[in-house]
Amino acid sequence: MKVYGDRRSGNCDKVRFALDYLGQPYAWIEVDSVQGGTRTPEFLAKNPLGQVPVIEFSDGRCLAQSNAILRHVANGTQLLPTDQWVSAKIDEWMFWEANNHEFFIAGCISCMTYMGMSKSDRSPMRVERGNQALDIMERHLERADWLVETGFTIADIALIAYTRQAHLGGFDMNLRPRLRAWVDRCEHELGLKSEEEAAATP
Ligand SMILES: N[C@@H](CCC(=O)N[C@@H](CS)C(=O)NCC(=O)O)C(=O)O
Repeated sequence: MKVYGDRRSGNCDKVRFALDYLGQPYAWIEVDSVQGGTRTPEFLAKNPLGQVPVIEFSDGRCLAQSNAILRHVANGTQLLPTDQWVSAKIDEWMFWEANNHEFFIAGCISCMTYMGMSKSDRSPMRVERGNQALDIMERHLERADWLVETGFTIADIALIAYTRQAHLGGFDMNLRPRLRAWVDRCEHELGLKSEEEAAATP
C-alpha cells in the first residue's frame, strides 16, 4: 500500500498512526499540500478532490478521506470492534470530528502555522466553535478514559490528530485537564512523543 500524505497534516497523521499501530506495511509518499502537490494531473487522477491523505493499492484502487481510510485499514482489527452498536458510536465521533472539530481546530492551526497569522487574527467563529468542540470532549472524558467505552479505537485516532496540536492554533489546553490526560493516554498507546517532547528533541 502507498500512502500519499503531508507530514505536517493531522488528517495524514491519522492514517500513519493507525497503520503504524497495526503494524501494516506501507510506503509513504510525501506530497506538499501547500505548494500545489495535490493539484498536479498525476495526483488529481488519484483523488479528484485534490487532497491528502490518499491510499493506493497495488491494483491501482485509491481511497481518500482520512476517516474513510481509517475505517478501511482498521476493518477486522481491535481498532474497530465488530459490535454494531460500538461501531456506530465510533462513527458518531468520526462524523462529529469532520463537521465540528477539524474545520475549526485545524483551521486555526493552519492560520497560525502555515499562514503565520497571529492568535488575534484567527476567525472568531472558528475560535468559538473550536473551544466548544474541546469543551465537549473535556466533558465526555470526565466520565470515560476513551471516546468509546470499549477502549482505544479509530475514534480516538481521528480525534487525537488535531487535538494534540490544538495549542498551535491558540487553544488553551491547560483549561482542559481531562482532555490533556486523554491526549497523553493516546500518545502512549500510539508510542508517540508528545508535541512538547518532539519540539525539545534536536
Ligand atoms: N476531509 C478530508 C480533508 C483533507 C484535507 O483537508 N487535506 C488537506 C491537508 S490537511 C489538503 O490536502 N489540502 C490541499 C488542498 O485542499 O488543496 C480528510 O479527512 O481527509
